[in-house]
Amino acid sequence: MNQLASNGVLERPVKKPVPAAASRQTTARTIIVSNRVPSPTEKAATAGGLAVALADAATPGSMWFGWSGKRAHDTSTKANITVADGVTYATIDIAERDYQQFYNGFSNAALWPLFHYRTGLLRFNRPDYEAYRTVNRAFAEALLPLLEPDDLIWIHDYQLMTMATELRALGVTNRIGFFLHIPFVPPALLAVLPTAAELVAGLSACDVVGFQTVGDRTAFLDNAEILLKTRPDKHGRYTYNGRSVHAVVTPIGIDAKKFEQQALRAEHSADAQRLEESLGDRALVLGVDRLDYSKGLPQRFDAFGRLLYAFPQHRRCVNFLQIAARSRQEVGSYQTLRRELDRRAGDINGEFSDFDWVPLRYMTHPVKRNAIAGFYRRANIGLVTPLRDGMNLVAKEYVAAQDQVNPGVLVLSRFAGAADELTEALIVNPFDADEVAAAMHEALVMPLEERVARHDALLAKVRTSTAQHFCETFIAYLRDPTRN
Ligand code: ADQ
Repeated sequence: MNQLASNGVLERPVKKPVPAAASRQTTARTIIVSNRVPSPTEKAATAGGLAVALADAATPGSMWFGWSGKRAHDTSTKANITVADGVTYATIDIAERDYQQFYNGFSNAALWPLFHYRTGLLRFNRPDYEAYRTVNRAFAEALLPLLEPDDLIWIHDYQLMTMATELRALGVTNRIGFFLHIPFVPPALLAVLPTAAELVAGLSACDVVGFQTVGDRTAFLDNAEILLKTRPDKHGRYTYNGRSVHAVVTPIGIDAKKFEQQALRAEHSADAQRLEESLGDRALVLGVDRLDYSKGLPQRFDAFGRLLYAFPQHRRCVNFLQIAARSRQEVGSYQTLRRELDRRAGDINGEFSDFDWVPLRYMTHPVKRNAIAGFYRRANIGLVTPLRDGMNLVAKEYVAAQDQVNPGVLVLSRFAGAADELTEALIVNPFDADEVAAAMHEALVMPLEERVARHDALLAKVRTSTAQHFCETFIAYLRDPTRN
């Protein structure tokens, strides 16, 4: 048996993982691996889609492994363990220098812009990439002694694309899955990255590789074919290094029922009441995002300006509230974005404000999820217009939060993964401010009957494609090598 030492570190006999087939254990444990592991008390407060979705996946008996959020002198390869509500949280600290290069550097200044089709923002350098490899190796080394033979390892997102390579090099034969929360890019774009082949090989060291949309999976398979000379079959299976890899599409969702109830309760919360009083009978257009250039916020502000310009009947009758949680502020392009938004918000308010009406409210400090749920319910329009987005859970939360008898309208970018599923939204091109403005106008004057019909169809989808469904489907693929 493993023992918890007084310092909270799990002590266990050193052993080599053995092939899954050799074990007699019947229920495999799921090990979720993500860059950042929220502490159990932090779970609900975290802004960010991955943490929100995986909070539902961390069920009793499972383990959540990753970075503690602490920066230390050295990157550790021995995990600290805490157990809460039956979930084991195993975390390591990362050295300040590694953090800068692995996280702010390669992950967020190279991979994030590239995977969101923004090659102009990509900053690549070798030392950052080496640090990325080093941290991925440290993750693998720290996880190794915690592994049981039958454990299913489920790695998440772009910060950990080479971790499976390291686990295999350490002799791990467990089944490994990887899910990419952000888009994957076609070969012509990935070719910009000098280390592209190593990343695709990293994912190909897994048994199952999951994507948000069919388009993302196709892009990945095209890259694997070119860079690794693989030959995928019609199910997305191919052989690499003598092992079978299965590329699957498993779109992420939310806990719809829970969110519906939360929004219903939040409608009468103090925050929702304050918002209501400040609005009077004006319509509310709402945006909720991390402050990130992939979310299309400058373009969204412009579109709202175009609405007021081209449809003057809405002046004084509508307010746009943009909640934009500050994010990755140590990365230069995020600082530039913030200044840009300050300027555009000032321009719009300077042009259209009256002495008793300010059209655009823009805030960057954190807002509690409960308050946000109430705000969604009050909003006549959920304005979700990323330039590129893996899925976008805000779109799904907005749908779940609506009053079914008198719902608002979702205006959704065609470049969000969610647009593949949520086809009854008003689908727009976020680069076209006039098109987005026209969609907002259409939403503001849409008859109740049409709003209800569109919302009924959207809600049915959000209730079906939940976070739980996402986890169960992915794990089913991971568990069963024959599943198509
Ligand atoms: P994100 O880019 O973080 O996630 P998203 O899917 O919209 O984007 O999730 C954001 C989550 O954080 C939502 O649950 C939202 O309510 C919450 N949130 C956003 N802004 C907030 C704020 N100001 N205050 C409090 N909470 C806030 C990444 C990918 C997405 C993908 C998810 C999940 O970029 O494409 O959908 O992972 O896979």
